Amino acid sequence: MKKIALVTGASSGIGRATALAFAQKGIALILCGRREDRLLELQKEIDVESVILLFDVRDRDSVNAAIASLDDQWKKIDILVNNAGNAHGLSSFDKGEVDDWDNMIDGNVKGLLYVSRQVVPEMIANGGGHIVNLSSVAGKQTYENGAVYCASKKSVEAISEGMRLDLTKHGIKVTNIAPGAVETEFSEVRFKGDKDRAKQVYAGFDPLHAADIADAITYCIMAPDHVTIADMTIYAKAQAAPTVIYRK
Ligand code: 8X3
Repeated sequence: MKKIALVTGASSGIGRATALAFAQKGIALILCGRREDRLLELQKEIDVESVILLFDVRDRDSVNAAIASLDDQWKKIDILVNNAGNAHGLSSFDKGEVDDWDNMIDGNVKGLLYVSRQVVPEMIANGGGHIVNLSSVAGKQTYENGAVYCASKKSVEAISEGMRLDLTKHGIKVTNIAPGAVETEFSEVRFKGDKDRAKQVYAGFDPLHAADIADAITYCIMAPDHVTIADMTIYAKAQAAPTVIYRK
């Protein structure tokens, strides 16, 4: 059997682009997400064996049930891409919506943990694997109005380090990817469907695209066996820091 990758949040953005890039390398795919129609569409676009798992990473029981439902052949996951996650809201701490905070901590942090906890023991039993965690430049530097989103991504950074400390002895590589401004549904979700506001985020410069991050992830997972790319921070050329973007 070919290598198998499980990608969370595969229905759009970086997850979808990563699935497409992996398919180009002949990697069999477990496509995870909440939107079945989108995953079925993606499945039609790829030429490799694939299965769909429908679950919300925030729902621990669904995560456990979905991963347990894989048959033995699919349980031998070589690569786990913890991509699912979102930003909800961008407001001063005193005005933050507690539901938004819950969403970000539940999805970006707890969801990543729930999925990893199910996959890692199988990787150990198989003698190794590779985990790719999607952090953000928000995990490197806190910015105004982003305390909880940044906290969730700083948690991803800590989890990547902790995983590497605990799992290297089992032959598991851990790669932490920190993208800057990537034009996806990210800002539309952050601004709760306000497309105009979302557009402003990427206006006047050439932002990153989901495929740019997928390329970087593919580079990391295709590195020779003895090489671990531990961390990658990726900015658009016009971006110097999370909130410093040179626009035309
Ligand atoms: C996405 C990048 O700068 O909007 O995680 O936080 S940023």
